[in-house]
Amino acid sequence: MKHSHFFKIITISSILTLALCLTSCKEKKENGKTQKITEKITEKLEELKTDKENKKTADSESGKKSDENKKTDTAKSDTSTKSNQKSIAVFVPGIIADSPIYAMLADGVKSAVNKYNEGKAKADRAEVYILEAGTNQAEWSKKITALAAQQKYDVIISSNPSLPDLVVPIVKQFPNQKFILLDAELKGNKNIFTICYNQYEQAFLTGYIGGLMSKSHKMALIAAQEYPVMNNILLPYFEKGGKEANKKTTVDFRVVGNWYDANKGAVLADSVIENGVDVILPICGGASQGVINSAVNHKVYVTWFDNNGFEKAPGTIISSSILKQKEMASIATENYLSGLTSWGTADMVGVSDGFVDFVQDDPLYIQTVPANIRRKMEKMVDSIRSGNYKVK
Ligand code: RBF
Repeated sequence: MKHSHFFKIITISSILTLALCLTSCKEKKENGKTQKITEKITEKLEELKTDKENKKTADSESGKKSDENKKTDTAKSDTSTKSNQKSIAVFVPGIIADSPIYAMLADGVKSAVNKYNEGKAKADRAEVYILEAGTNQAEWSKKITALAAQQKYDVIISSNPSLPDLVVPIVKQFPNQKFILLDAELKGNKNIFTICYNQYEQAFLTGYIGGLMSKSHKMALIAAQEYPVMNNILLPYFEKGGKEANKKTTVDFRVVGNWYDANKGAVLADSVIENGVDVILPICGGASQGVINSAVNHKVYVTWFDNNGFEKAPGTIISSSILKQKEMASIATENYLSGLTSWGTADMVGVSDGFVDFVQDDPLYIQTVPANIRRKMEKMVDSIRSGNYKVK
């Protein structure tokens, strides 16, 4: 995995402490690991906040100011009560319902802003506005441009691999507009910071459990649409994981055509099941519910992506390969609010950083997946985490 530069955006001491914390979390093999990592990240955030506030005081004393601060500072006089107030827009390229990656984005930004606002006077509090752009992708460019054109939001935070292409022309038009893009990758634009997840690992682990659980050795990925990350990472590495578990494993690929049509999801699932598929990975937003319904009816398995999905269909969902998108959104927002964003950089975080994980402590996982398979999974996750097994 590409070495993470993300933590370089915070102080060196913070880097070391956070790395130590994540390493020590990684070493814990008992149940509750995921929760512990989350708790540790949260604890670390508290510490970082103090570090950052100290740094900020030192910086402003020595006269250094970030670009954002300069902008707000020039707008106020020393006696003004209106001031440092930061305004953040969250641009959701789709809808939050049934897309955990977007729910985690919005939750993470809100939680960071709430923390930042604690104990602050009204005039100093940051504000968040969340815009759901809807499922018509043809409208996204117009909607995000309109948001930037208001020149009201210091930063627009979003999540989606298609966003860099939409945003680059916008920063040419509005050179003060900053963007933080998660689940996206673009280097070298000083208005844009991106961070993506190691989805090679996420897809591989999902394929590996699918391959271990499948009796027919036939799996399927039902996607909402084709896009480069889907075609070049998610599908091939899901298949690679399946083959690592059992060489005979094959993967059928079907496309819904949108991120919401549950009926179409069910029709596609029925059809692959008819062909003998007994493990399905849905990556299709609201259409995933149709896939789950079909899998429950036909008693086949579903592997789940992005958040913990076991509760959606106990006994049918065999895995949850998760992204810590809420934590990432929160960290990125806190860093922004503290003037510590590394503009122009692109980063990737994965299993070894604690931002991609495979849920092993959920009682429904333990009930549904036999112990010998869980042991194999644990070994694989640990090997990836320690760097002994390179997925890519
Ligand atoms: N993922 C979702 O969960 N919901 C969506 O509505 C959604 N829309 C997307 C639209 C485009 C154009 C692209 C490229 C990806 C979209 N994704 C969506 C997929 C998301 O970025 C990610 O790949 C998956 O959530 C798997 O982690």
